[in-house]
Amino acid sequence: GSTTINIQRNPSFSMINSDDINYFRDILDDNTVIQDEDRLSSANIDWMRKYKGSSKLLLLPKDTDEVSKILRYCNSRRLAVVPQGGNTGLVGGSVPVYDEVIVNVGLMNKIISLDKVSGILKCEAGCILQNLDSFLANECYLMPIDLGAKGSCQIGGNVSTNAGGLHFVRYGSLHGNVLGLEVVLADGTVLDMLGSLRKDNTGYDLKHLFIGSEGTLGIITKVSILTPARLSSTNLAFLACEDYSSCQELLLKAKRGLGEVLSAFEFLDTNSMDLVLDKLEGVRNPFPSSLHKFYVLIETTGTDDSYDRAKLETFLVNSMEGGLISDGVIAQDINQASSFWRIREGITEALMKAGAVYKYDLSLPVEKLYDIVVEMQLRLGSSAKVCGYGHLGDGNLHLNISTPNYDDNVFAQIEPFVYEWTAEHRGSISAEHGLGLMKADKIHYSKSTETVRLMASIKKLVDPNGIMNPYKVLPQSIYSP
Ligand code: FAD
Ligand code: 2HG
Ligand code: ZN
Repeated sequence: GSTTINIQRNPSFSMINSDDINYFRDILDDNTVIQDEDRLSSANIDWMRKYKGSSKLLLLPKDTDEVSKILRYCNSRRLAVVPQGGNTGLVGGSVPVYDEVIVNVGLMNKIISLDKVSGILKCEAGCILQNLDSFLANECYLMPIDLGAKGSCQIGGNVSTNAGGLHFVRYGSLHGNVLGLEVVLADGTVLDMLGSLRKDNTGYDLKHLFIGSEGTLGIITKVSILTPARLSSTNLAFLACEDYSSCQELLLKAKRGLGEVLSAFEFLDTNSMDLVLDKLEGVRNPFPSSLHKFYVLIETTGTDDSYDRAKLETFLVNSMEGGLISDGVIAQDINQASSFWRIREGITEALMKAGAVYKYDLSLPVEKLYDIVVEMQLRLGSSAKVCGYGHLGDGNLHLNISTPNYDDNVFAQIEPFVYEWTAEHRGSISAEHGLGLMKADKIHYSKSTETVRLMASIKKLVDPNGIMNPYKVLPQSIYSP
């Protein structure tokens, strides 16, 4: 079922009327002012089908100028706006809470340029991540970010959430890879920050404000991003461990022993594996004899296949001899590699099929990271299945609790416990998915009062009427005098 929200509609926002619709029809192309029930109903609900709004209008601008006109008008009329990309977000940030106008830049999907020497790509924000990566593949480059939703998420959405993903351990954060942005502010001002320089220390680096601000400060319309060379040899190992401390030891050994070729270090526990095998069709257990306690995926990417493969094989043999892993296999071809990735990337989908899911995305010191999974399972007993998996190489745990049906009692056992535990261990309550609607009023678990206050001042400065993605990211209390 969908989540109930106890936030009041901000009474300073206007309601859409027929004059507004006429204005948008005037300035936009045919078929880009959408009032169709079916299309609106899918744009009103999020990927998890947990958050549901009641917007009456979806706009599909085709260029920056149209985005600017839309926002200028909405700001003057005090019409609230929710920017939406591929709508794959997992915190309820991409859908309206009430009747906000949905603006999706999906038609702005042109590649502007690729500098073939530096690997700097400029494109419009509506480009789908996978399409960008396919384009780059022809040029021997690669997107520095990869995630399970790549077939539908947009680069503008990735930047707005500062998405992490599977290759973060190698290529780092979008704060490092994004070199420039073009952004439209609430009043229609177009900020051209679309630089393509690696180094530029001229004043405040404002693009960083928009990376990870989840659509609350403006709409991203263009992106300039540094893309790494696509190397010829990729290898993937799927390993089984019998305790969490072995997974940690394996990470340390992988950083030291695989060094420059390490490109992913992911893990999942037995409950996650069990769920994927049970819920997803065509998924096979690489070690069919039994379930192990933990599984680790280690990917290497380098330039010399025989050298890289020998390196991974030696690593595997040493880990086996040292008792760190109880089983292990290296993918023999690209099909086997994608079947391994399917297991890891399919967990989110398997959880959806299993019933209700309570989803948390935590940054924690690696040595403490799995303790919360164990504690949570003890707290909840057999009434719930607690799954722990994620980007171990980055200290990012995806804690997901699955029950057949939504249950208030289970929820009361989880929150605020999970946030308090995370704050106590100086972790983050959102490692990579953002705060969205789900965690807007939880920000204080990870940020000090003074910090939140400065964020609120910036929000008020950039968007004085508060029309950009209201109710999201910052607690509602910052708006009351
Ligand atoms: P949306 O979901 O449409 O929007 C997300 C947020 O960005 C919203 O607040 C929205 O208002 C804002 N926004 C969107 N476009 C713009 C724009 N042009 N300008 C301003 N604001 C905008 N996330 C990770 O970090 N790592 C993962 O590994 C990962 N894996 C995932 C796997 C699956 C199967 C799914 C369903 C999701 C996953 N996610 C992951 C979460 C999600 O995919 C990412 O957050 C993604 O970056 C969202 O992109 P999107 O285009 O779908 O944005
Ligand atoms: C992943 O790493 C995504 O698979 C989704 O970030 C995690 O569903 C989740 O909790
Ligand atoms: Zn993730």
